This record gives sequence, C-alpha cells and structure tokens, in this order.
Amino acid sequence: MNRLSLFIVLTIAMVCQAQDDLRLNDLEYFERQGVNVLVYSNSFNGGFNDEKNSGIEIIHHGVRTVQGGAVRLNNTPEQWDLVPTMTSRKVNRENGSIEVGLRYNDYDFDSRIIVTAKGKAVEIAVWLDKPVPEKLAGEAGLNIEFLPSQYWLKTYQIDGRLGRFPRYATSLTTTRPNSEKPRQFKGFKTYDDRGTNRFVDPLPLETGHSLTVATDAPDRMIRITSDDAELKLFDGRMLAQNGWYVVRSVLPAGKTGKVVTWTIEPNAIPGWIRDPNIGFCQVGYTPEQPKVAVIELDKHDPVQTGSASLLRLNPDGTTTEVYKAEVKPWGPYFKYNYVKFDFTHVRESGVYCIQYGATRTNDFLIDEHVYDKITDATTDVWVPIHMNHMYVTEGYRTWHGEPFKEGYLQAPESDHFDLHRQGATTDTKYKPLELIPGLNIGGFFDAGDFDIETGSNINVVQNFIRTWELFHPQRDETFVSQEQRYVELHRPDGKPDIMQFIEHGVLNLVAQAEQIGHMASTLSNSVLDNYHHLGDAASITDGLHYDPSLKPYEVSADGKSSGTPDDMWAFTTRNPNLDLQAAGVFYSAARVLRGYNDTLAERAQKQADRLTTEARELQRGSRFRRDRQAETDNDWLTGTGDGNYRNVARNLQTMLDSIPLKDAAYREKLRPMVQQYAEYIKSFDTQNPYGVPIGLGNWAGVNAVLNFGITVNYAHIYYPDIVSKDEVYRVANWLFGCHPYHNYSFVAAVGAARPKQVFYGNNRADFSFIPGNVAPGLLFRKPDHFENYDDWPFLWGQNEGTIAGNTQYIIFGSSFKNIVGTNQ
Ligand SMILES: [Ca+2]
Ligand SMILES: [Ca+2]
Ligand SMILES: [Ca+2]
Repeated sequence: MNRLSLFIVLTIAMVCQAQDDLRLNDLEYFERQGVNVLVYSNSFNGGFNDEKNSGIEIIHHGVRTVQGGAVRLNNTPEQWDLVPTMTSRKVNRENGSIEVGLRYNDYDFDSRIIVTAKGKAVEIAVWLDKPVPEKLAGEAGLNIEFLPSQYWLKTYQIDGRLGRFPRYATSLTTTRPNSEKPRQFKGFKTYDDRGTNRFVDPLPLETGHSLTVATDAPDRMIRITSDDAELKLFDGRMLAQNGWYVVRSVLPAGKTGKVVTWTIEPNAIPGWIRDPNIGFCQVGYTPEQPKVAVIELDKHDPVQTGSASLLRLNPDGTTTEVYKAEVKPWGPYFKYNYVKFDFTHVRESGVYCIQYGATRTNDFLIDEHVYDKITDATTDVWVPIHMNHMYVTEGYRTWHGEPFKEGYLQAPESDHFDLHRQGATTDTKYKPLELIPGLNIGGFFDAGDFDIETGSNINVVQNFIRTWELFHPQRDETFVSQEQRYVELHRPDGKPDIMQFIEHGVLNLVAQAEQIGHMASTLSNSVLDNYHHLGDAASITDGLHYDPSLKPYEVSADGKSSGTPDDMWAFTTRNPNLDLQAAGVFYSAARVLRGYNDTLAERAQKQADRLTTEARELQRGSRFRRDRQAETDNDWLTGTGDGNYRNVARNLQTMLDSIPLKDAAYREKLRPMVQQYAEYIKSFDTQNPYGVPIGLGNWAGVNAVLNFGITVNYAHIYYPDIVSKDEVYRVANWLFGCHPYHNYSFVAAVGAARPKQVFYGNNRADFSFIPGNVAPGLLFRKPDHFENYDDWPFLWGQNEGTIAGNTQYIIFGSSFKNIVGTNQ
C-alpha cells in the first residue's frame, strides 16, 4: 500500500468513524442514526412532580426508553419526591458537551452535570463545588431510569453476572426511620407507615461497575460503566406502580470536583430506519368521504416518494389491489418527513388495508355505518363508571363500591397537592375538620383520580345539557338508582341515561351550594397517601368518621368512627366566578330537569338566583359571564373585535350556539366570521400534515382538537356553503388513528380495528383501559419528539382521560354522527 492509498483508507475510516459517532446537532442534543441523547431539553418543573419526562433522556430507535438522568435524593424517586431545579444549561459546541446546573432549594444543595460525547458513547459526570450536605450524604446520587415495559423480561449483565429484568416487582426492600427520608413535595408523605414511623426503601437487584442492559435486544441494548462509582440497579415499581428501573450511583460524602463518572453507550443497529407509520382512520370511512392516509417517514428513509396501494380483503381469503397511486410529499414536520396517500375515489363497501413499501396496515372498513357507534362506549361505560358516591356494577364485575360514605370534612388551611389550596379562612360556618353534611352525593370522578373538581363537574353538566338539548338522545343502557346508590351498566331502566347523568352531576353541585353556601373549589383527598389510590374507589377511605380523640388506626366501640385521618376534605375558599359558573349551569339544569325531577329543578333554580345575587354583590362592578359573551359577540358584529383567527376560533362556537335562538339577520351577520373560520380551518393544512391544531404543551392537545372539531361541525351545520362537509372528517381522522408516532385510535375500545390498549384511568395499574376514554394524545417532548406510549399507561399528559374532555367528546361524536348521517 503506497502512502496515498493509505491516506485514502485512513481518511475513509475516519469519515466512517465520525459518521457513526454521537454528534451534538443543531437542536442541542446528541445524535447518531438510531440514537438521540437529550440533556435537559425537558427540565423538571415540579408542577405535578410527575417527572418521567425530564433530565437526561435517550430516544432509542424511535422510542424514549430512558429518562430521569439527574442528581436525585432517593434510590427510586416517586412522583412527589423532590426534583432538582435546573439553574443553568450551557451548550459547548467546541468540545461537544452540555452542562447543566441543578439545585435543591430545600437543602441548599447545588451540583453540575456535564455530558460529553465520546465516540459512540456519552460521558456523564457529576461535579460538586461544595460537598453533599450532611443531611443528604448517602442519599444524593446520580440516577437514570429505564422504561419497564421496554425492558422487562430482557436480560442484563453486570460485572459478568447474568440477570433478567423482572416482569413484576418482587425484589427486596428494607425499612428505615422516617427521619432519614428526604423531604417530599411540600412536606406531604406518599406512604402510610401504619404507625411504625419507618419508610420502605428498595434494595438493589444488583451492583457492579459494568452493566449491559438488554443484552438480547440490539435495539434496546445499552452499556453503562463507571470506574469511580458503584452502579446499583433498582426496580422503582417496589414503591409505586409507575416507577421505572433505576441505575444509580450514590455521590461520595465530603468530596468536591468530579465525583461520579459514567460512560453510557446505547447500541445502534447499523443503518436503522424506522418503519413507516401509516396514519389512517381505524374506525373506517364512509363511501363518500375524503380518504387520505398520512405516512410518517424516517428522515434517513431513502424512499420518500413512490406509490401506495389499497388492497381489498375478499371473503374467499384472497386479496385484490383495487387502487394504486403515487404518494404526494407534504414535507418535514419536526423529526420526520410526511407523504400522503389519497384513495378518496374508492367507494365500494368492503374490508381494506393500505400497503406502502413493505408496510401493510391492519384492516379497516369502508361502509355507510362505520361511525354509528363512536359514542356508545363513552356514554354506556366510561361515564357511569365515573359516577361518584354510587356502587357501580357491570355483568359479573363490580367497578367500585360506594365511595366516601363518611362524607367530607371542612379543609383546614393548606397549600395542598393536585393544585388545590385552602386559604386562611374557611368562608363557611364550619370549623376546620368539622363534618360538612350532605356532600357525599352525586358528582363524577375527575379523571384518573377520584376527586370532585367543581369546575370540571360544572363543565360535565353543561356538556350533558348541551347534548340533551341538541340531540335529545333517548339511549337507555344504564340503570341508576339514587335511592339505592346503585348503578348497573347495560340494564335499561326506562329513563334516558343522559338525563340521569345530568341529575347526578346537579345533585352534587346543588348540595355544595346548599350546605356550604357557595361552591367548593374541590372535594378532594386530605392525605397524599390515599390520593394516588389505584383500586376500588370505595376503599380509598375507611368509610368511618375521623375522630382525632382515637388513636391512629383505632376504631370506636360503636364501629362508626376511627382514628385514621383519611376522610376527604372540602376546599371552600369562596370564588364568585365559580359561583357564577355554577349559577349558569343551575339555570340550564332547572330548565332541563323540570318535568323530570321537579324538586331538583326548584333547588337548582333557587341556588342559581341566590348565587347570582351574592356573587354580583361580592364582585360589584364586574359583569355576569353571559354579558361578557354578549359583549364579545357585539364586538364582532360591529367590527371592533381584533379579528384574528385565534379570536374567531374562540368566539365562534358561542355565537353558533345562539343561532337557534336568534333571527335570520343574525345568521347573516355572522357569515364573514364563518368565512374567516373556513380560512382558519384550511390554515392547518400548511401548519402540519394532519390538518388539525396540534398542541405542544405538557398535556397533549385533545381538548383543543375536540373544540376545533365541534366548531367545525356546527359551522358546517349552519353554513354548509362556506364550510363543506369534507372538513368535518379532520378531527375524526386524527382521533381514530391518523396522527404521528403510531396509528392507534385514541378512543378506548371504540369501533376501531386498533384502538390504544392502555390508558391512564383508575385501572392503569392493570395496564388496561376504561372503554370510551379519550387519551390526551400526542405529548410533545422538546425539541422534536411526539410520543404516545401504548405499553405504558402512567404518563398522564398522554394517556389520562378527563370527565370534562370525555363529555366534550360526546358532543363532538354526536354532532359528527348527525352530519355524517345526512346527505347535505
Ligand atoms: Ca384531580
Ligand atoms: Ca337509564
Ligand atoms: Ca374515614
């Protein structure tokens, strides 16, 4: 070999080497094909202290399987354990490193983490300018967490010893004095120590200096080594079902400088390209509707064009290609490229699938009736299961017994969890911790938790009333007895279910107004250790009145009270805005309930009048909500509104809702606004490949998408010449599978061929769902990643359905079905 060819060989070798290495990209994360290492692109915010979304994260072959890289104070941090605040983040392009400053204010404890690219690996080093505070010595450590559902049953090796990640948490634990436990969120405790004054601490599965995880799965294999610290492997699920596997090195006491160094090398499959994600409507398509699949492609995928086919699955088991067309490029959107496959002109009823390259979708229907049942699971199953203060049963299964039989106590002053707060005064006649009678009736569980958020419950009743007044659904699949406090699914009782749901919601809201004198902000858990309850709602509290004169866990001789402080609290700080909202819904409820439950209608009317008078008194000078709406309305009609799309979107629905009450001239005056709205709808075709508003917040955007869908539906109903019927399918497509990341329907168990399988419902510990739930959807992780886990239910931002959102879905679905069923 001469010098020139040696030079060429070396140069090629160096280029190949460099291409394989992790590089700091323009979006400030380390990247090589198949591997992204993010360093505090998403930082801990402490808001809900639900932090499986932050710190050092690894997106490994398209899936975010590792996160939580940080200095933490626990072996296996739970939600509500303290999280570090990021005080600084510096990107050093010259030496390919990112440095973050982390601080625990509660302990005046600062540390720095420096992550540096080293070939195919990153070095993670913890630096201390001052030693670990004495109180945290032995507790503060460098942690990183691995997603259980992607690692369980896979093997690991540590210093040559073999193991397998457990499918279920079964490792060893110890207990330690509470005095040794680092403080939790606002001083609350996630655990009930049963009077032992000790907390549970998991023991490691293994310890060593060189750990390789998923030795049997190249797409998940990661090697971690440390010369200066011992690596410990824990199972975080020992304390909490939403825990992850944790690798941890305790920071040495009394030292400064570079105190812990890890090298982490995620394996990359050479030339890995993510499979195309063919987004389509899993519920299916009606013959005449537009049918456009959106195909999400890896940026390294050499094929960004070509054709896709529609295949029909014939009753004799054969497959026929019925349509083939070139896909149309849409372009890049965040980290992927997008093309579209339009098969609108296929109208024949049948069973089909889509083929693009080597990827073939599951089957779906084209048929006149595909959308007929889209709201049934939500109305017949999800909603009744969320009825509070009732025993709820279905076939052989009891969903929950009657919760909170002991009622609700007046909340004392508290800066509480779940965003709740009780001010210094109660604003009621009750003393702190005194029983407020009569509140344990009616109402709906908030979401994946069991509190009654009053604002949400007002929305729920509003949504049901709106559904009733618009569609008068007579559907009767639920038995509801307020007398027996008993609900049975799939047992008709001769009464329309929606009316029974309205009644159930109003019963709690009216009780609040009557018993408290105004609306509570919430009826919620008093202690954190029963707030995270997973299981039968009736077992959250012991059903016995709390009597502080008894010893903890002692039951009184008459069996009616106990010394366990588990009773729920009513948070009663008065908010005239909330009272006015309640008054608004009481007026509507009185209108709807008259003739159905006259007594309740009268009670609602009485409270509406009283709350309105008193709230106006309290807020002298401010206006009733309805007046504000009328004012906005008026701005539009006189042309003084600012006229931007966002305002149009916000206000149009209110005006559309009032059309039936107004004259033809009003409808005519709204036309320019609807024309503007039609442009707004179209604007989404250039904003993203899916044609709907996509949210980038810490709660994925389903509420905004549903709002958009409802407004589009009504704009079409009243102005079909401006907003065509084709537009109403946008939101259905998105909800039922045409979206990024995967193509599963976001609505649990609804008529789709492939609905999502796990949701953050109150049965999430079973990796299950409650039928009819609507997931928040695609959670955006900065800087460029959309995510919706379908094997891990525990991230509320992507998988939790709420009572307000799911009743909004009923309005969307009902109006959508109405439009699809007509030939406008
Ligand atoms: Ca809640
Ligand atoms: Ca019924
Ligand atoms: Ca109790």
